[in-house]
Amino acid sequence: MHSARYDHGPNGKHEQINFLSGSEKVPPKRKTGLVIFVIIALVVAAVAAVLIWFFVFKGNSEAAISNRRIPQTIVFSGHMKLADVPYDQKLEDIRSKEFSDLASNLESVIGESIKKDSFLAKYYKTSVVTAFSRGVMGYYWSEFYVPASDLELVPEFSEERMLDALNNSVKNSRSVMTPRSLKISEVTAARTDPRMARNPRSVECFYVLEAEEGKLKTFTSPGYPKGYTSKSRCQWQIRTSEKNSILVDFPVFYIEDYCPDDFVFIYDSLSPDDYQAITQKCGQRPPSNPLAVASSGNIMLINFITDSDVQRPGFEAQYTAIPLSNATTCGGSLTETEGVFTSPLYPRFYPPAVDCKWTIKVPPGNKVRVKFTMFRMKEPTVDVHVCHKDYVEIMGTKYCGEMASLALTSETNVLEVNFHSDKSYTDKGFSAEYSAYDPADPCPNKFACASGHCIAKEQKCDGWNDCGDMSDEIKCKCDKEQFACDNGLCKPRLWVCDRVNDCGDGSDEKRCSCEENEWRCGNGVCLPQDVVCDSKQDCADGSDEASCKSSPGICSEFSFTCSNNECVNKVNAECDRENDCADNSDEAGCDCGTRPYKLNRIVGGQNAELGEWPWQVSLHFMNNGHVCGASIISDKWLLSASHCFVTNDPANHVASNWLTYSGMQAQYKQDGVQRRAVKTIISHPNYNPMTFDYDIALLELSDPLQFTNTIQPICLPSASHVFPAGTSCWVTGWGAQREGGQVSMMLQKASVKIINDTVCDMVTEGQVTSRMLCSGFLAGGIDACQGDSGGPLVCFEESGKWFQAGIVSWGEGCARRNKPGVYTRITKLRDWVKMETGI
Ligand code: 4AZ
Repeated sequence: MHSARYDHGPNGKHEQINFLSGSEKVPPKRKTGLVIFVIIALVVAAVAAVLIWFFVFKGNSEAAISNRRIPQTIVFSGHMKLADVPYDQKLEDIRSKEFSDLASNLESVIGESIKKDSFLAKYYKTSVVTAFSRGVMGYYWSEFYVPASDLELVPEFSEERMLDALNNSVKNSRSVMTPRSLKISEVTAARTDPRMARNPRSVECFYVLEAEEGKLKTFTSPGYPKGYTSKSRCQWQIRTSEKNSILVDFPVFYIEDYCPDDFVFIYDSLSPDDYQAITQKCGQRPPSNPLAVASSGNIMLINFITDSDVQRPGFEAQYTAIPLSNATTCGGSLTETEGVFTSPLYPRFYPPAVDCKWTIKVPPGNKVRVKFTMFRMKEPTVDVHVCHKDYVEIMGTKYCGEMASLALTSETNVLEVNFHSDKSYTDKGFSAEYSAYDPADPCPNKFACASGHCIAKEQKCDGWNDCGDMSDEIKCKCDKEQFACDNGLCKPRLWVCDRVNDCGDGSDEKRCSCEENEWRCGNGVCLPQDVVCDSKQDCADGSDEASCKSSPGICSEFSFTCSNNECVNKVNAECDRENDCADNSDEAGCDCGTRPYKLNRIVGGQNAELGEWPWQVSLHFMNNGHVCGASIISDKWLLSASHCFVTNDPANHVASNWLTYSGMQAQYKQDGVQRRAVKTIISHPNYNPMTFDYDIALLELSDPLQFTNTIQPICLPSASHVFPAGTSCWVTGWGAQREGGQVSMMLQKASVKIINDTVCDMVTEGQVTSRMLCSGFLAGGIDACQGDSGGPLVCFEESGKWFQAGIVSWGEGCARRNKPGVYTRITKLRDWVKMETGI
């Protein structure tokens, strides 16, 4: 067969030409005709090829490129001083003739300056003057349009180029004077989001407000509280009299949590100029952590931009003015033996451009300890090792960013603390406690960390880094109950060979029963190292295949089982935002374990904030008030402990005797709290009141909960979920704050560590079953207590979700040394929960 064909494969791109082979040559007499035929065929084929290339490939690739290449709008905004213009109050009124005349005059000057730069001129669209303030300062923005074909030139639109264009014209205007006699100087220009370029003469969603001392006025986002719409472009220019500062508080702030789409951007200027940005925020803020800002002068600009289609209520803002000196006066000398000092206007955002210096002086012979209970000075693009923008400086070191626990001690009886905020971006700042101490005994009855913290003596050399800087774990003489790690640390002997690298250098797991090139199965059996991830289950417990990406078909207790019964050998595969199951069942039902509110990060403090633990429930029994805790696992089901219901009193197992309170923080506050009756109580059939084994119960609610900012379900871990020993988790409840005490009015929280099972078994003298786990501190001091029972022990996973690891069950007393809290191990009872509730 003779063929010359174009074979379009499945993707239409595959070409193939077959020429005549020697053996297929035709008889000579028909040769000429055939040659002509072949030539014609080749020409036709070539033309077809060109046409196909043109229409299919070229067309496609151009379409693909132009899909990506969309024209771009570039906006610069800034301000400039108008030297020769006398200030007139009427310039502040955008509807006045004075404003309109001067604005169009300045717009022409800006336009003409830009047009002198031939590159900028080519793309220039328009300039708009948005405001004037005392000085006289003019605020403007200029817009450029770059067509898709010129996108590679976008980097050429630099701030320097824009400033050059405007400043050159300043020079010219000095000599020749512009046609309109405007002398401009002190020009600024910054690239800004085109969505914030608003023309005050277009009346839509543009407001000019006057803040006054002693008066609190309000404004809201459009559509508040029913919900804002997509594509809002709003701006509020706020002014106040000279020598005043503007304060704006947002008692309600609830917008979409994706900042590129929806955000509020606040400036210490009347133009959206990044060099004078105060802050950009999105998301939702609880009443305990409101957004509250201050200006460094008498002007402020607030932008509200929305692009997402999700409807959220928006915001409510209150504004007022205070004397500038009140906003920016700070620092001073502190001479008491203890006290508190904060950044200016704390807990409001500190104003831009302030400097403060505190000199703390305590009696001679003493030294100063400073502990920051809140420290947040975060700015975009700032390296926290350099802190070149806002910072606190103590003893020559600058601190910035967000810090969980900063404590410092002085060298002498005097300590200086400097605070600096530059012109752009501010934050909540800090709150610090200082106290005098005797250097001979820096932490009476406690251990003094190098970091300046004092910790309980028992925490020294206990194997945990309690100081945060390891100073409590170095230079330890390991006692006989401890193992000496190769790196000098001491760890409890119980932790040796428990498969957790407690020393940090692996030495506690090195000389275990297996050789170095061997793998130690969960049950202690040693196998050659190469059994690991060989797609065969070699250990009885499957631990050799537990965290292997490619061990299909191997199902062990470590595997996640998909709905289609496929096994995934990956640690904590569920709800980690990666589809691991072919049917994606590992990522189904993951609307849980998140807290909607953006919360304060106050250091220490045991009182929970509103919305911090939105799955926590308070269970009230008859007229006894709070008795037990529970957690929300769906809108109809709560998880609690059996021992709350199975007691000597049969009334405890009567559903109608219980009331559940969700969304609660203080026992006496009902705002936002949802009260539900209980329809059914299901206690685990194997619950043993003697041993507390199977201490789990499910409560079906009579009516479903409505999820809100303060009411949300917790994620339940799959049976294979691992909560490694040493993980810090949180236990919450209204339980007693000390053994034998009363229940608490405010919801309490405590960070506790998961304790390894061998240790747990030892310290409880064998009373723990596989349905239990220990969490807390062997040193004591932090624990759940009476009244916390039934409440959740939750752990934060890297995937960004909270999972419930345990249910508060029992313990010997509360917070005693070597007596950690014992919790119901949810993973072991996960299948029972699923069977009873379908969750
Ligand atoms: C209780 O009585 C209880 N320390 C709960 C937790 C603990 C002790 C007692 C753990 O409900």
